[in-house]
Amino acid sequence: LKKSVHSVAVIGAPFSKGQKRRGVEHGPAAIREAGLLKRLSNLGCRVNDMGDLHFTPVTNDELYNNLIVNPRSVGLANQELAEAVSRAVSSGHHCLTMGGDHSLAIGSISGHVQHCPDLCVIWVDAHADINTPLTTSSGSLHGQPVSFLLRELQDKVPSLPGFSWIKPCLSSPDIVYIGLRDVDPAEHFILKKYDILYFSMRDIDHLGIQKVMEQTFDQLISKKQRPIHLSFDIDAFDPSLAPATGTPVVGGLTYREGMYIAEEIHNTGLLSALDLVEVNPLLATSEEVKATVGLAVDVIASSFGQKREGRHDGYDHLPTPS
Ligand code: NNH
Ligand code: MN
Ligand code: MN
Ligand code: MN
Repeated sequence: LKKSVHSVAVIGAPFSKGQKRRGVEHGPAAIREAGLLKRLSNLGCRVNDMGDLHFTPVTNDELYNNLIVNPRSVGLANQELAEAVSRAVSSGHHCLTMGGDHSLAIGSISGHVQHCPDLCVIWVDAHADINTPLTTSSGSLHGQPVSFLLRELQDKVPSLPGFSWIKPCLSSPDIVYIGLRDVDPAEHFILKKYDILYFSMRDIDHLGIQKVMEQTFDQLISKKQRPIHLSFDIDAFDPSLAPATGTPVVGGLTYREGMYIAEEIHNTGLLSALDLVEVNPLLATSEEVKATVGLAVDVIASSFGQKREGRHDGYDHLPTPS
């Protein structure tokens, strides 16, 4: 039998204060109940379950600027997540963070970068999540995580209470977006001004997912090999496949495109950390939740080596009739 090449630390991050709908904090439990750990161990991964984080509650977390919701809670939870991810990665594990909302990428990327300073990010999402606290119209921090991490933007980002620990760690050439189809005007301005590479759903229609992945890797890992942080928002998928999420947008990824993205990232051998976020089991019927959660498990499994073509571990000959 082939020895396991992946040791995966699994961190549940039941956090929802980066957005306004209840339920996304139940994502980790739903993904576990769908059999994630078994799927990973069946793949030959050594699974190191770190359990679910218990985020320190913050009282009197008043609006920032009359608009930004729960800044101190989001700041502190991400500081705690960063610590856990950093510990997992420094112990030699690949790290899976199950959200929870996408504001968690602030902590997972910050923690990951502590031990992998040259990492790059593939952000799969219907949304760009690059509003600044001064351009957001929703006030939700899950629409802003990238703005806190991008060095080039720092003179445009005010210091939020709870955010002073964050060190911007990414430059524009270090991140590629896939799946965009709901980008706010200020976000589009940022993507263009800072020359950030993105593949919208239209680009996927035009190029096909194979060329999209080729060009993604060409941008991020052709000059030198570097660890990949995959930040996967389940709302990248079409809502017909992933209805149980807070901000579904029509015209998303097909199942096959999603699996191809995950398989290609696995095949680089460079995946180091993965976020799977925005599964909200309270926003759909139980059948729809089952489909959405199953999809999340498939993305995770494919990222860690599950192959649609199958595998023959343990088979090096066929039984013969006696
Ligand atoms: N762009 C919007 C905002 O800033 C929506 C973000 N919602 C997401 N992002 N689900 O992935 O609030
Ligand atoms: Mn590996
Ligand atoms: Mn997102
Ligand atoms: Mn999204």
